[in-house]
Amino acid sequence: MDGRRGRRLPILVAVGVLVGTLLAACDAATTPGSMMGADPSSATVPGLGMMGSTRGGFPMAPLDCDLPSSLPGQVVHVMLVDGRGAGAMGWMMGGSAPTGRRMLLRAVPATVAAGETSFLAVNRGGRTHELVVLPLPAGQRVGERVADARGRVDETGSLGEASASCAGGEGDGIESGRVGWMTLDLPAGRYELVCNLRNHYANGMYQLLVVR
Ligand SMILES: [Cu+2]
Repeated sequence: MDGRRGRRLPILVAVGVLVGTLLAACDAATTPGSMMGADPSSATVPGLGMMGSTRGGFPMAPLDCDLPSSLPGQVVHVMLVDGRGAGAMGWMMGGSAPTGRRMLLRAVPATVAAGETSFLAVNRGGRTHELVVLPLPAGQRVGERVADARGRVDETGSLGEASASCAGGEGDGIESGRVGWMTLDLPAGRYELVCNLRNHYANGMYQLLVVR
């Protein structure tokens, strides 16, 4: 346990840098980062230029998790955030959400090499979220899936999901302030990273991942 605690610090620092840099990039619409410097401990987080159409200002839930000391293969950091409700109630706990809520899923980097890929999904929102990797059919763009009556999109062909709190693999959702992770062997192709809790996709929680 002692060793684990000692080794988790670099990832904690990296997550902190990612959060700060992501939000700064959202506000400033910085130029695209270099694809060099993929070291997660680096202050330069590649791919944040993809953030150009978004804005910062999301409230950040405190992070309360033991993170994995290391993850196999290349690592994609995925930020899951959401805004406050329209009323005075502030954050609503749980995963269900009405449509029209401001939510965001952002992965860095958004382009990776084919092969072993780990996803570290960090939920800094107030609601429960998850990360599901879906194949993106030819000719289809991200955000075009149509949700069913339960506010969820079809997960047929899913390559995997990170939906456990402070653990790898599937679970009941990544709670606010918690982290989930998974490792996949990804062939080249186009994928859509989604959060598929009720209405979250329709609220904007999707992003393109290109595997070359
Ligand atoms: Cu979500």
